[in-house]
This record gives sequence, structure tokens and C-alpha cells, in this order.
Amino acid sequence: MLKRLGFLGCVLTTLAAGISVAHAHGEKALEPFIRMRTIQWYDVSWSNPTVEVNDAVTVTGRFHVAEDWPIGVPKPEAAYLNISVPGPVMIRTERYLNGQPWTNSVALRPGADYDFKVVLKARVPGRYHIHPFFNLKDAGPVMGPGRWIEIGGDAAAFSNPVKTLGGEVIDMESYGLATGVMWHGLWLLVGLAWLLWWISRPLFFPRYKMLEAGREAELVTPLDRRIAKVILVAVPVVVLGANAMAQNAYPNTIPLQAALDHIDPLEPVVNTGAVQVKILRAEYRVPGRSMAMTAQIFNGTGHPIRIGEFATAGLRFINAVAVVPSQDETDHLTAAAGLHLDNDAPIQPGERRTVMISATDAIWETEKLDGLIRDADSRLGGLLFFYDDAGQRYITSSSVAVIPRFD
Ligand SMILES: [Cu+2]
Repeated sequence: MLKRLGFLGCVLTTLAAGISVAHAHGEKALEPFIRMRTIQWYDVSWSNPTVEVNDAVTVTGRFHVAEDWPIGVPKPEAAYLNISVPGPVMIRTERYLNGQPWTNSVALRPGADYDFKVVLKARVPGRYHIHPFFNLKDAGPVMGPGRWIEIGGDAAAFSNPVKTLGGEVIDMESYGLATGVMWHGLWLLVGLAWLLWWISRPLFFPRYKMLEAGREAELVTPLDRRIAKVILVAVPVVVLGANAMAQNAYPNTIPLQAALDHIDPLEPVVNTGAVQVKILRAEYRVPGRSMAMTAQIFNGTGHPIRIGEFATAGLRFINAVAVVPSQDETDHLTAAAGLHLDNDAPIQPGERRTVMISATDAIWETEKLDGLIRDADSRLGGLLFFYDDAGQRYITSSSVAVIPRFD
């Protein structure tokens, strides 16, 4: 009896664990080297954690396109920034890249910097984890960091009025709905009727036997032929007729646009050359969940600088030097005391120093980045953030092969 209870407990615990994991929606599924060395997100922020239906939520941030783009991932020749939400609980009303309104996909340039802004409008009440993410053609989605957003209010109060080029104001929630339902219903009925017509007759084996017996002429009756002829004529007539009617009713329409947008990168933000970093070696200690990097740093700025952050795949390992928005300090993607240096002293202008940097936290494991050591491409990529005494920030992006340690 006790054993049985124990087993039941085990099953329940597993189920409960399964339920808690179900909150995630694929953000950890992609191979670590793709998350670390394609789109390198930083400064991502959300305007408001609690909103009402119809309110705006703005997601802003920046990303660097890694120089060391993985050889196995197609180049970002067509990329589309979107927001990952569980279902149509928000609508996207505006989207900008480097300040330009942005509708279609763009080609991103490895080594370049971009800044984005997406404005959403809350539609369905609930609590949702929302992420900015990139859909890269032939490579798939690369998730940015996510945050919980709580939408309150009444779903029925949602409205989405849009003014058409003809000057008419329409509500996108209900516009053309009846027409859509009518057409789906019509073709569903025609299809189902045709299917039932044949299903109600003798099926495969009886037909096969009749065919074998040389009675194939009986398989298709004159009535079948007549109905087929009617359908053959009626379907194109209905489609072409309805098309002509729609053209007539809406003479001015714009087709969906298939061209790429062209948006230039920002003036370099990351790897400007002011601070130069070369990571000579990186070791990942599996039991300690710690990445130890030996970095050669050259300070080409006119000020003493200190290291404050290592960021990779939306995770942040920071120390007391880092300037972080207060909401991020308790975020589960930020290791608030996760960054350690063997020498904390500021690096003087013109100085070249080799520093041991370690990024240590269980998030390597919980965010499933430790799988890097079992990948065919075990190269680490990430951003290092430096701060000078005048509050200026310098960012570098570098990459290095990782050697695992199991002791
Ligand atoms: Cu999420």
C-alpha cells in the first residue's frame, strides 16, 4: 500500500513538474550556439507589466548581429522581428527598426547593430510570457528574453478600428467575418457532400472485386457522371463570379507585399574598437555551472574601465559595477552576483591586461545552455559590458571554443 502511495506521489510530482515546465514555450529549445551567436539581445525592456484590454504595451531593445555567425546556420538574408505570445492575446500595431517604420522582413548584416521598438495592444485578459524574437529564414526562431505581462479587463471591450485608404473606418475584429464564415461553410458543405456521396457506396474491397470480375462499368453510374459535370462547371463559375463581384465592390486593393525592407544598421555600438577583447580560452565546469574565460583586454578609451556584465542568449551575469534597471535585478534571467574577476582593479587607459572572468550561476543549466558542450559547434558567444568612471558604457562581442570540465 505504502509503495503504491509512493508511486502515486511520484506520478503526481512528475505531472506537477510537467505543468510548471509547460509555462515555457520553446525559448530553451534551440541549440545553445544558435542562441548565443546569432542575434545578441540587450537592453530589452517592456513598458508596463500590468495593463488593461485596449492598452498599449511597448517592447524596446537592441541587438547585435554576431560576427561569428555559426557556419551551420543560414545567413540572415531575410529576418522578421515578432513578439512571441501564446495565441492572439495581443495585436501588433507598430514596429520600428532603427527608428524606421518596418513592415516586411529585412536582411541583417553580421557585425551590425540595431535598435527596435514594437507597440502591442492588449486583447485577451490573462497572464502571458512575452518575448521579442526573430524569425530567420531557413534557420527558425531566435528568442529574446521574456517577461510576464498581466492583462486585466474585459475581452469583449476590445476594439481595433482601422481607417482604410478609402476613408472608411472599419473594426478589424469583425470586418469581413460573415463573408469568411460563408465561404468556409460553402466549400465545407460541397466537399462533405462529395465525400458522403462516395462513402455511402461499396468501398475499396467490393470495388476491387468488381474490377477483378470485369464489371468496372457498373462502378460509375450515369448519375455520378452528371453530378461530376455539374460540379466541374459550377465551381469555376462560382469562384470566377464571386471574384468579379469582389473586384467590383472593392476596386482599390493593395496586394500583400513580398519585397524586403531595406534598413541600414546603426552607427557601430558594439565592437567600436575603443575597447578590444580577445577571449583566449573558455572552460565550462559542469558541476559548478561556471564558465571561466581568459580574456585579453585592451583599453583604448581615455578613461579607466571596469567589467560589469557578460550577456549571452538573453541571460545576464552581472556584478556591482553593472548599471541595471531595478526590475531586472530580480529577474530569473539575471544572475545578480554571477560575474567574478580575478582582478577587480580598473583597467587604465592604454593598458593591455589578461583577466580571468567567470560567469557562474544555475541559469546555465535551467536555461539549457550547458548543452553547448555536447553540440557539434561548441563555440560560446556573448557580449561583455565595460563601464568607465564617467558612466559611459562600452560593449564588445566575442566568441571562443569551449572546453568542458567534469570535475
Ligand atoms: Cu517565455
